[in-house]
Amino acid sequence: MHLSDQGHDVIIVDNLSRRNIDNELGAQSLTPIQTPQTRVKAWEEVTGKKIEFINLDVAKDFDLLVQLFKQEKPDAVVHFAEQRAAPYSMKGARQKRYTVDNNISGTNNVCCAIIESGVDIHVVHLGTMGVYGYGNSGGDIPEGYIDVILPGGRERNILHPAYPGSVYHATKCLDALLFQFFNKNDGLKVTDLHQGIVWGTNTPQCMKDERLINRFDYDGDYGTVLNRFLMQAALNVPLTVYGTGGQTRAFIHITDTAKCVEAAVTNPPGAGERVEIFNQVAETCRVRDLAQMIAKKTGVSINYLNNPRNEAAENELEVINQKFKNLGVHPKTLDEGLFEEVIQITEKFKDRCDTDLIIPKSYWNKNRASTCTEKESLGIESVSSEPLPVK
Ligand code: USQ
Repeated sequence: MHLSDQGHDVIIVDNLSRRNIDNELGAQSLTPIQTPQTRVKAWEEVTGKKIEFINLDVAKDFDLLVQLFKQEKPDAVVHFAEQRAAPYSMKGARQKRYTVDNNISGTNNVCCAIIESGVDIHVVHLGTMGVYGYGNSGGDIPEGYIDVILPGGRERNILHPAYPGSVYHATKCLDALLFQFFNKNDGLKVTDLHQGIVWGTNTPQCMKDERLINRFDYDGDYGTVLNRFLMQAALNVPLTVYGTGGQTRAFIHITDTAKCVEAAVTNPPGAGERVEIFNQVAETCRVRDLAQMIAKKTGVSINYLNNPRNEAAENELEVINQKFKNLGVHPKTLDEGLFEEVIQITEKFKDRCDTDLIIPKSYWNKNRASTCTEKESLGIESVSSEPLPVK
C-alpha cells in the first residue's frame, strides 16, 4: 500500500500460507484482517489506485512465476515470501523442514525465474539482522561486508560471517549465498535488507479505512517482543521476559520498514555491482529495558521466564545504518508516544485475545523444553519477578 500510494504499480503475489499457519496453530491476528480481495477493493475505493492480487506459491509454481515476470516486466520484485517466525521454525521436525523447503525454494525460484524470463528485474529481499548472530561481531556491525586479512596476508572484503540462531535465521543466511552466486554468475541485481524486529501496527495507509487494518500477532510463535509486551500490558498479564532479558536486539517501526523498502526499490544497484546490503534498523535495546519501560508506563508487572530459546543470555549490539540515512530515510526511534497507537489497538481488540497463546510453546532443544515445561505447568503468574541469574 505504501508503494502504491507513492505511485508505483503493485501486484501482490501470495499463497496465503501465513493465514493457513494461523489455522494450524489455532491462533488469529488480534486485529480482524480482511481477505486480500476485500483489502484491494477497499484500497481502490479509498485511493482510486488498483493493486492486483494473484494467488501463487512462489516456492512451487515456478512456470507461472516465469510467465508473470515475462508478462508484467516489473522493475523490481520485493521478496517477502518466506516463513518468518524463528519459534515456529524450531517447533518440530515438520516445521524445520517446511521452513527450509519453503524459504530456500522460494528464493531460488525468484532468482531462477528472473534469469529465465530475461527481464532486468531488481530483487529487494527482506533479510534479517539475525544473519550476523548475536555477540558474534567485534564492534559495530557493518552493512553486510567486512574487511579481512586472509592467512598469507591477502586483504579481502567479504560477506560478514553468518551465525544464525534458529532454522528460520539459517534460511536467511542461505538466501544470502544464493544471491551472491546469482549476482556473480548472472549479474542479478539484488538488495538485501537486514531488518531488525518490527513493532507497531498500522501505517498511514492502513489507517485510511478499517478494512485495511494490518495483522497483529501476539502469540508465542509469531508475536514479536515489543508488540507482545504492549498487548500483555493491555490485558494486565505480566510481561514475558525470557531469561535475564539481557538480549540486545535491533528495532524498527513498521512505517519505516515500508519507507526503507521503497528507498531500496528506487535505488537499485548498478549493472555489474555486487549485492547491496542495508541494515534496516533504527536502534538497539535490551529486552529487559523494553519491559521496564512498558511496566513503568502502564503499571504491569514483569515475569522472568526460563528461556525457551538457545541464545546468549546477555549480548551487546551496535549496528551501522548509515546507507539508509544517506538515502534520506531517518527512522523513528523507540518512543513512548508511538506506543499509544499500539496500545489503542490492543485495548480495542483485547477481547479477541486467547491468553493460552501467550506463553511460548516452541523450544530450541530438548534441554530447553524440559526446563521450560516444568515451569510452564505452574502458570505465568508464578514464575520469577526478578531477573534470573545469568547462566
Ligand atoms: N523475547 C522475550 N519475550 C517474548 C518474546 C521474545 O524475552 O515474549 C526475546 C527473545 O528471546 C529474543 C528477543 O526477545 O531474544 C526477540 O524475539 P522476537 O520474537 O521479537 O524476534 P525474533 O525471534 O528474533 O524474530 C523477529 C521476526 C523475524 C525477524 C527478526 C529480526 O520474527 O522475522 O527476522 O525479528 S532479528 O531479531 O533482528 O533477527
